[in-house]
Amino acid sequence: MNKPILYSCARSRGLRATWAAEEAGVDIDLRILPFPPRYLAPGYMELNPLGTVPMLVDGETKLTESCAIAHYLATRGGYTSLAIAPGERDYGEYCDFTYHADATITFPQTVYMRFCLFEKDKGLEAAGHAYAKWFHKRLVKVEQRLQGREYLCADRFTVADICVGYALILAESVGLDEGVPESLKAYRARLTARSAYKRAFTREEEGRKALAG
Ligand SMILES: N[C@@H](CCC(=O)N[C@@H](CS)C(=O)NCC(=O)O)C(=O)O
Repeated sequence: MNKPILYSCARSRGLRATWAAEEAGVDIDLRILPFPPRYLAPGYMELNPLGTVPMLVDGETKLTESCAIAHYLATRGGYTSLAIAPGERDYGEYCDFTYHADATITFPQTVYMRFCLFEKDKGLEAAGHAYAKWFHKRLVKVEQRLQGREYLCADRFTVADICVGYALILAESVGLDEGVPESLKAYRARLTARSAYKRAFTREEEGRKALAG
C-alpha cells in the first residue's frame, strides 16, 4: 500500500495534519509547497482546484479539510486513543471541538490575516481588526471547557486538541496573542511541548528550507 501524500505549506493549517500523522505514527509522504500554491505552484490546481492546503491523497481518497485529515489519519487504520469513538464518553464534544476549531475559531483569524497582513493596501484594515476582536471573543467556549481540564475531551490528548491548538499557535505567530487568555497560553505550551508536535514542525520547516534551495 502506498503512503498517503500530504500536500501542504509550512505552518499553514496543514500543520494539523502533519502533527496528527506524527502522533498517530502514520508514515506520510509530505510535500511542502511554496505559499500561496495558487500562484507559486500552479500545477497543484489540477490536483486541487481550490488551490488550498492541506490536501491528503490516500489512494483514491482525497481530503481538503485540515481537521478532517487529522481525524482521518488518527482513525484510518481503526480507532486510536487520538480519536473518540461513538459510544465513548465525550464523543459529541470531540466532534464539536474538532469542527469548531476551523469553522468558528480559525475563520475570523484568516479574515484578520487577509486584511491586516497580506492585503493591507486594500483599505480594509478596520474590518480585519473587527474580525480579530471576534476571534478573541470566540475563545470563550474553549476557555470555559478547559477550566479544570488538561485536554478538551475524555481526559486525554486527542485530535480535538490538535485542531484547536493550531488556532492558538497561529494566533501567536500572526500577532493575535494579546487577547488570548493566559489559561489558553498555558494549554498551548502543554501541546507544543509534545515530541510529535516538535517533529511535525521540524519536518515542515525542513521542507520549506529545501524549497528555498
Ligand atoms: N477549511 C480549510 C481551509 C484551507 C485553507 O484555506 N488553507 C489556506 C492556508 S492555511 C490556503 O490554502 N490559502 C491559500 C489560498 O486560498 O490560495 C482547512 O481547514 O483546511
